[in-house]
Amino acid sequence: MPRPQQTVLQCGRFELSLDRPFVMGIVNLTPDSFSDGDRFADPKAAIAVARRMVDEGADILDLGGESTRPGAAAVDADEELRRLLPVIDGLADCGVPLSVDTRKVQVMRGVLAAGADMINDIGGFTAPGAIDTVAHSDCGLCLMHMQGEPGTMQQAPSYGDVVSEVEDFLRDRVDALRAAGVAPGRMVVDPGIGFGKTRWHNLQLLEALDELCGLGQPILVGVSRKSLIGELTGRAVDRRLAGSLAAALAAVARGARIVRVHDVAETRDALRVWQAIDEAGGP
Ligand code: HH2
Repeated sequence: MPRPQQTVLQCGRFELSLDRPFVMGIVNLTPDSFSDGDRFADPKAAIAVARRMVDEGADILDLGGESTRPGAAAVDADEELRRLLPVIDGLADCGVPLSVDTRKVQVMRGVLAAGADMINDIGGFTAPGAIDTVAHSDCGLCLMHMQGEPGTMQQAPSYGDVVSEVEDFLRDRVDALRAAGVAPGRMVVDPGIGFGKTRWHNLQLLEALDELCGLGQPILVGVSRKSLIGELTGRAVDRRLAGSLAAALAAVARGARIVRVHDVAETRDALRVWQAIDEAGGP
């Protein structure tokens, strides 16, 4: 029996009512991210860009101190925290939850102590100590699926049935966190578009996204400017807005509650129009 779907997300200082599609704005504090490297490497510039995203309608900000691009340089926990902490501090009063994209337990601990509201772990809290670190806080959690490791994950991704394998992984992770005492109202799940997946795997996952609704947790999807969009449109990273908007709308139409994007204003507009049409059908 599918669990009833959570519509309220406990996220540190915030309780989000996911009664419309939410927009998570990406703030990469890295010199080597695939689409916007170096744009935000200076904390002051990052804070200004993040505040503009809030003005444009971001519901959550996702701060990342390490790139997950294949081949990106590894960053140690101290350097990751050095990038993140001034930005968390500078955005403390920005009015929306601050999520941190990290897999490192030491970074999770440091950013939670500094006031982060959510941990977005592309490893799904599989690192030793990760669950213990978040279990006794009240932060929101994003559990993502990835096959392999960022450096090599795109070399030969392989699945029997990608949708059921991703679903099984996410169910196991939700159950592991619940067993450690994490309330279901703190968790969102993410199929991890582009993380150890071919174009065909990504398309299958997006098309069948509603099957993940059976997990009972809100679904987050990140496809903004990714290689999938480049492969389908033939566009370079800086020309992928239209393709990214189409993918975000397709994901929301299939049940995604949060979309993780670089282009907040444009995504907000696209979702407003989509939502007005959707609601015109009545309850
Ligand atoms: N994608 C990226 C990073 N973190 N987290 C979640 N939950 N879902 C995603 O799809 C996801 C993610 C990769 O994109 P980006 O942050 O733009 O690039 P980089 O890893 O180069 O910093």
